[in-house]
Amino acid sequence: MSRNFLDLDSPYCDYDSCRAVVFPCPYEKTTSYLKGTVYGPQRIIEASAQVELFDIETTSEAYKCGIHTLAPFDYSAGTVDTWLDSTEVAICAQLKTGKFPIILGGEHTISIAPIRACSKHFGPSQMSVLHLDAHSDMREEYQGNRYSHASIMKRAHACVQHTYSVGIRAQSIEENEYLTVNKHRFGVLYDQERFAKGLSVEEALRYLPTEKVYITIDLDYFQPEEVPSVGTPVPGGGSWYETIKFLRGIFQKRQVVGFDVVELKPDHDKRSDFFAAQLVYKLITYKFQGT
Ligand SMILES: [Mn+2]
Repeated sequence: MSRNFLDLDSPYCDYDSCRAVVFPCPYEKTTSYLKGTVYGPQRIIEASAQVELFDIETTSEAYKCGIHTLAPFDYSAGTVDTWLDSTEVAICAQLKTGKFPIILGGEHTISIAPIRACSKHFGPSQMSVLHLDAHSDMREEYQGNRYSHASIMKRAHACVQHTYSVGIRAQSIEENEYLTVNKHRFGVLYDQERFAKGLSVEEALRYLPTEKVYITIDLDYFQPEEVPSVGTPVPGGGSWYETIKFLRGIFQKRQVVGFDVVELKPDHDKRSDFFAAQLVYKLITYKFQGT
């Protein structure tokens, strides 16, 4: 049983001295195909106890930056509006203290809370969002819901000037047309292009022009062979090494102000849990190595 993310001892898990705060957000209301993302945060934290604290690639022990794990958010009572608002307020409070927020989903809808919090804290024109996903999630609404997992990036567009979506391989014709019309603000690298020419940090930076960047990662961005336990597995997708190399480049060239990893739908196959936990720690390492 893991007591916190990475199962850290004091002082590395203490709130006062920590630089990163983990928000377990077991939010699930509109998942459309396979349900179970509500168990995602808990399973990522459990799997994280098996992640090595030393990182070979960077020869660093980034956990020494201090990583505090909050109690899971309670979404049992209330409405979608109150859940998203209360999560946003909590993230804003941590941004004000200078701590780095890490959100564990839950379904992708929850990402609107940190994106809004960062937009309010840093200013909407001061930040961009990097979005890794199989789906463009740019429907105006889905099944009558404006705050559906399938609308998250459309809502994000109201908060920030620029987004760049990578790995997209499932979308509606309306989303396709919307992205084509708005390509100066909302860049996209379709998965077929990623497959053909690979991921380019330089190209991504053209669509992420601000110094501050928030990263949202829907685990279904990755190949289902590597991460099978997601709400909607879609053939294709990025692999581990090409993606972490790309993300490392983003961390080196921009000030990443927070990130989320969402849409884990745990089942008997625990490899996805561990993948998600390792991914979260890899990004913490890219943020805090050498500090
Ligand atoms: Mn998705």
